[in-house]
Amino acid sequence: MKLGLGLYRHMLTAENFRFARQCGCTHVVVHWVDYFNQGEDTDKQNQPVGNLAGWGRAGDPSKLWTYEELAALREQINAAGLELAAIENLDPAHWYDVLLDGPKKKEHLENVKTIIRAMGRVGIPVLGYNFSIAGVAGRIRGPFARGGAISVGMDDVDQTPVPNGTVWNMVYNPDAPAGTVPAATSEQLWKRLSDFLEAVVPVAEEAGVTLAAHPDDPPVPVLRGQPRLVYQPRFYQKLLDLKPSPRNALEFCVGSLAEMTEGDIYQVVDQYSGQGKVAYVHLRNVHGKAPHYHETFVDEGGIDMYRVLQILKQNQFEGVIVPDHTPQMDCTAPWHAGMAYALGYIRAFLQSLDRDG
Ligand SMILES: [Mn+2]
Repeated sequence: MKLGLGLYRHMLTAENFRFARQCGCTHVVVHWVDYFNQGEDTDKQNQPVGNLAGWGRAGDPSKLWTYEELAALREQINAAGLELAAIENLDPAHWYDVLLDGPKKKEHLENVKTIIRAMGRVGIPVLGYNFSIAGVAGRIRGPFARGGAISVGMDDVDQTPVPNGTVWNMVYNPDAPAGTVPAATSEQLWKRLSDFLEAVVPVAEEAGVTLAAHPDDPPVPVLRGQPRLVYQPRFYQKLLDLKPSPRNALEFCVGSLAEMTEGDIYQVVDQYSGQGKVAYVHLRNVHGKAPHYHETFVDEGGIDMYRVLQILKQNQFEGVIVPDHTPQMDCTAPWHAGMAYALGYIRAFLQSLDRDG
């Protein structure tokens, strides 16, 4: 198993690459979507807290990510002594009508195929995505983690409708007419996912790029009036069975899965890693279950992380593990300190597993 760090677009700096290496990482997962593209300070905006203000403006719908810029990204990361493990999340500007089943759906499916082909040419092995209309919303923020560390959680289900021109918490059309996005049914949303996988998986197979689905965060059946797909662990199986392929896999978020009201997290880890379906892992801990939970330090919540890593190892998982969100630590670099703590803790377990089997 390999250790990685997830970095947002504005954090792709030589300093942060050195930070990753200093923490023992060999890999980087890049959020290439420019969330909060207002240029605020890194340590203040590292942890999207999904609220009605959203995550900012989506990108330019007419400018897809190109081979050249993706190749330059990989080159920059390799030059820093790291590997680019995955791109995490698509820009809503490029595929909103795939999520919404809108008039540009065909064009937007082509957009995703074009991006996957470019990633394949560059040699980026995984595309993480979250097939969700509401995205992250309704989370609360407070001193929920040990020592009063600022963390996020959930205490209520936000059912405020999604305004027109917004999807997945980003505004793709600021000039959209007033009003809200009509509620889809659960069946309609599964059909949209199925259409997406049918169209895109064959291209992913040709390109050698694995599609990796994140479960719903927060995991509730309906959020902002819109259905969710993977809000219980068993729905991951439904997603895989829709389009069986080595390229149809999972961005396996242990924290989100543990927040779900059904299932035993260790059985869930075994079920999906045993099928070889884990593309990469988001590791974090949590207290409670949706819709009442708090994210915690990696060694603090209800999940026995060593047991999770043992199961992954038993099932021959050899991919990348990144810390998911971590609580902010009180110092001048709250995000970096939180990540360094999580990475050190995970690395100790990985070394121990390597040594002792
Ligand atoms: Mn996650």
